[in-house]
Amino acid sequence: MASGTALIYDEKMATHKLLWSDPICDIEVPERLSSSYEQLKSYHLVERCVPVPAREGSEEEILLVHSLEHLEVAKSTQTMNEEELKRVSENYDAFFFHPSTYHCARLAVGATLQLVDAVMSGEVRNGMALVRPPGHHSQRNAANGFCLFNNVAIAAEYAKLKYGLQRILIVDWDVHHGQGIQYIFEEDPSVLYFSWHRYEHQEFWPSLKESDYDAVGLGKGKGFNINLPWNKVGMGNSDYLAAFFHVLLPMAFEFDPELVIVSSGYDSGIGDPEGQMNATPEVFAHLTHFLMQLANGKLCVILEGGYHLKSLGESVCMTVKTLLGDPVPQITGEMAPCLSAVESIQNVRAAHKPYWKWLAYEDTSFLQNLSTKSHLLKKANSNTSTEHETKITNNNNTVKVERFLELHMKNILFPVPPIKTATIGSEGSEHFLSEHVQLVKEMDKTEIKSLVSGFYADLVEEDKILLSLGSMLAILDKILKKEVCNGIAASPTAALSAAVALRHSVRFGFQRVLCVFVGDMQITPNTEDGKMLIINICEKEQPGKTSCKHCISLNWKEDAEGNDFFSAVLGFILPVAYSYQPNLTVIAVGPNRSLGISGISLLVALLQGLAESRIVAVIEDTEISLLQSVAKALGGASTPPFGIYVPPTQEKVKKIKALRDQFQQEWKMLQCSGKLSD
Ligand code: Q9C
Ligand code: ZN
Repeated sequence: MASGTALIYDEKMATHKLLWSDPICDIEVPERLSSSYEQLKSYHLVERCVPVPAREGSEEEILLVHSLEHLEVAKSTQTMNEEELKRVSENYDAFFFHPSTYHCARLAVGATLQLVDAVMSGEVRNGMALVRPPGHHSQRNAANGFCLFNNVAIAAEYAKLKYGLQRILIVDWDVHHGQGIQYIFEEDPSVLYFSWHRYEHQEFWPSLKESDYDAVGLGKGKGFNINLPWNKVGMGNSDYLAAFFHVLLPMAFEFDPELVIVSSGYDSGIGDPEGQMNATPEVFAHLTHFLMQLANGKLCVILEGGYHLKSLGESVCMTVKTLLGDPVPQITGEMAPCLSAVESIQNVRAAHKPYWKWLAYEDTSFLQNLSTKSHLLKKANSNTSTEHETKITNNNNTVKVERFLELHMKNILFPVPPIKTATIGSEGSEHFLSEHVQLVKEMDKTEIKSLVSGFYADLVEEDKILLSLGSMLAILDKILKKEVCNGIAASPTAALSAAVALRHSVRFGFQRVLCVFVGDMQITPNTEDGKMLIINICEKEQPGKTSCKHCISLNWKEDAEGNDFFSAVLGFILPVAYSYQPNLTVIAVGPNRSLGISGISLLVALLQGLAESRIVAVIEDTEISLLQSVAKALGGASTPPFGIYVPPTQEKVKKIKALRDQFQQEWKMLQCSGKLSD
């Protein structure tokens, strides 16, 4: 398995700059690059990355996407004087040439290809390239929107050609529509392009009809172009996460890319003058973390926009930190997508229904507006951005944003435990020991007794039961003390161990603990105070047990052929978990588990987005390959390949839908359609 994160930066790309006055272009400044790099240095992230040099992209490489004419025009600007440069620039919508622009743009292309090579060759697992000028607006024959050559599109063509790739996913989280990328791959089913963008019903630049949700691709490429237009400003963390859960991620898992490239613009982040959105820097850690689960972890992040220097720098740091495998910071603020976001999400799902198996049984219908149900949903613009600031409005929020980002810098610096995973040195553990794993001694009887007597007094008399808790408690203790981030314990009594883990962490002071229990759970703790949320995935309906807000039973038997568990994880478990925002996650696997190893690994991988990645896994099964896979997932290895995609049956889709309907008023991240129950 490849390891390491590449970072590509070349200060030469900071020489491209605007030489005359132009209020449209004056935000695309050299400091975007240099200050992001300084920020990375100040968090000691640069020294943790593998430095990869940039190179100039060759003419041949540029011609993979652009016309010879476009290349020649760009080349000819190297020797022009200011007046001539200005005249050529005026031929395009929002672009400026400097004598060094051509050289910088070739470096931007080459840097991107260097990153693709480093990742594809296995030299590193993933990486980020800080480049200027950006690329996603540029077209076969035209510069556009600060972009000269389409770095990401060239990279995708290059990867297809050089490595014979058949499926590449491009995720464009820049706040503008990368129409350049759309045009280039519109008819190409081997490149799945996803873009969300500020749209405001076509009012916002570039104001194209083809940026709307009904542009799904052309010819053979139908279904492989996904546009999610934002029709209001003020979209925030929960809107972005809802878009990932209910649109992008299910498609991405079905598509099963061999490489993921991000058109990584941070103008979709808080404080950006172009985007006017409210998403905080840590949301980019989550988005990055999700994408790391695809393509065996092969992820190339390429800078596009981002014009608020502090917000940009923080978000770049969040991205790189996550690529390096650090714990994912907690998202703050209320977790509920806004009305307008849900409407857009519903519409893109409806538009794509004919092309995607996972959507086949979802009932989707186009919506014009949800205003009749507006009392059920949150309005755009009231997205809470931080614990400290409740509302960030558009008029004069600069001071608030500055203050928020100041606080944020403290947030990102939360210490990373030197060792990630704790485990008990028992038979079999040698299979997953590595430098990131710490061996922990089981807790002894007296210690366990004094600990457990506080809440399960009747247990104290039964030695055998007490001792079965020893390994879980020792590991939980390490996690609570922040000596490790996560841990894995085998236990002959998973349900009891989970119950004790829940109680103990609530006593420790945690306000919300999430427990995902796979299999038959013989003991269910009292969840009434809301300090625990239990999701029990079991094969059979438990007689006499009805789900309630904090104790949900999900009857699910994984398909024997392959893996249809994505729909349950993305469509239900993650939205509920993100709505809850736990301080700790307990994953327990008990008897009669209805999920296979890859399903459980997927859960472990994705749940690391929660609770600052604090997870304790308790496993009753002694199957060594299960222990190994969970340990690997906890260590940050990407999810193993799932084999052939198996869509969920109609019956299963119905089940998820029923649960969504039942709980979407309580767990609002479940909202993805207009059919809200009153
Ligand atoms: N009235 C990137 O973020 N705005 N490009 C033009 C014309 C151009 C943004 C407004 C914004 C370009 C890479
Ligand atoms: Zn942009």
